[in-house]
Amino acid sequence: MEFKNSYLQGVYDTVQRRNQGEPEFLQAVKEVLESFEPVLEKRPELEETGIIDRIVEPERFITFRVSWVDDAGKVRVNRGYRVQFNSAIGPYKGGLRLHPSVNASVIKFLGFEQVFKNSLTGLPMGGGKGGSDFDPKGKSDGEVMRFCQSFMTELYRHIGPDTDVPAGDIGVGAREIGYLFGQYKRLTNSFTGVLTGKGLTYGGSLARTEATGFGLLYFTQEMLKEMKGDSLTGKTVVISGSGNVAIYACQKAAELGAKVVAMSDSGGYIYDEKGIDLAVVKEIKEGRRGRIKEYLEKVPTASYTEGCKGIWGVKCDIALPCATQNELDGEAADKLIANGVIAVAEGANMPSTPEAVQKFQKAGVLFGPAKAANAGGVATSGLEMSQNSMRYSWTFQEVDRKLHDIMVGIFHNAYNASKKFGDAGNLVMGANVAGFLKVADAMKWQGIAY
Ligand code: NDP
Ligand code: 2IT
Repeated sequence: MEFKNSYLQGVYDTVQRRNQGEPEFLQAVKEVLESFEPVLEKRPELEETGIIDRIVEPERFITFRVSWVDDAGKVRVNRGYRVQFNSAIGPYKGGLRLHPSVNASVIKFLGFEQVFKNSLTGLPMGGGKGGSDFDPKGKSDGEVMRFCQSFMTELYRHIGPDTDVPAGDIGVGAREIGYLFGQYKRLTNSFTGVLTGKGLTYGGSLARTEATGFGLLYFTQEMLKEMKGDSLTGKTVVISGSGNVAIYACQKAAELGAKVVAMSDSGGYIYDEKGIDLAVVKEIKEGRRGRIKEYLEKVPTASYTEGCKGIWGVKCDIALPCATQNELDGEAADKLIANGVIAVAEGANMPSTPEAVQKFQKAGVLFGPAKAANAGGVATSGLEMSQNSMRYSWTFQEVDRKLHDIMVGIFHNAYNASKKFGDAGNLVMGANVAGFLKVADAMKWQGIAY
């Protein structure tokens, strides 16, 4: 028996039976169901209305063939996905991931977590996610464009500004969103806010590019202040990844007085004891899609180590995993704890394994789970949707201030829920429960057609 509560055990047994061979999805569901144990004691009607049985089953799951022609004239085939997980509180909302590791399990775990994350933002967005096993690495702009056009040629019939609003994730940034938007507009003859993360000249929001990384630091700042009476000033920080989330986490950490000493990509990590020169990283990653080891060409005093896992052996006060799922395991957690880490906040989705989370919590390390800590990206996507609906745009400062307030609100919402349900400071439980209760209420009032 994995659960104390037999009803939750039954729900999980069904999820396991229906989703065999999908370890990431089962991992995400198990963590959330564990958080519901204290809630069910106080709210037995959740069992009677079948809310939990329903919330673990996606409303719709779409897979499709994506054929495109490469630069050599060869036909290539990938698989496209969109999971429309839950629409109780708003249109489905969530990113698209392009990475060779994408499969049904990865898309479903991301879509499931998005339901709770989007609820935590306080904005009216349901949960969804999509993507493909297409690998943008090493592809020309023309190949990426043809892939995106083919992908949208199927996806467009399933989405819309009031139905489902995709955005970026791993491998999907401004370039891909532009190609996807152009094709949607052509197919439907309509210019609408059907995607977020758009370019600033065609409906994008200021500060969306920065939002996930900035939001992660606003969350971390509030967590340190409220739970430890501490701040980011003078802290040493390690950030995994060097993509969209990692870069703007690094920028905001430095602005708030911390020193980031290590970053990585899937090849390895750099260590710069003077503090990472972010202009160099931006030029490599945003300027020419290069590799992190090229940092040494500009900063020869830094070091590069092959293999991305070693980054967790670098001594730091704060660790911010911002690359991908399960990148920080029990062994990595042991090293961070031995080196005196005081806080971990997840910029990536589910980057810490369950074993790592348990170790942090047991050691008294502050732990900000992804659903809360990285919600700044989708929150600002929600603000982009608002601006598109108004046909108006706010200044960078206006969006950034709203983002800051949303992240502070998310922290307190999760922290208060952890206290209310008997495990003060357990933000994993607090975030899951706070996100869930709003969705559950909306589902209850809308009846049982879904
Ligand atoms: P990017 O594609 O911009 O960057 C991804 C980074 O992670 C790269 O440095 C990449 O290295 C590394 N990475 C990806 N896959 C792996 C892997 N299997 N092993 C090791 N390193 C890997 O993506 P984002 O920065 O947008 O996303 C990073 C994480 O943040 C993801 O978990 C995403 O779901 C999450 N997230 C993103 C949001 C957003 O707004 N973009 C919002 C909330 C969460 P390499 O280049 O070598 O592949
Ligand atoms: O995981 C995430 O929250 C994202 N990739 C952002 C989704 C969005 O719709 O902006």
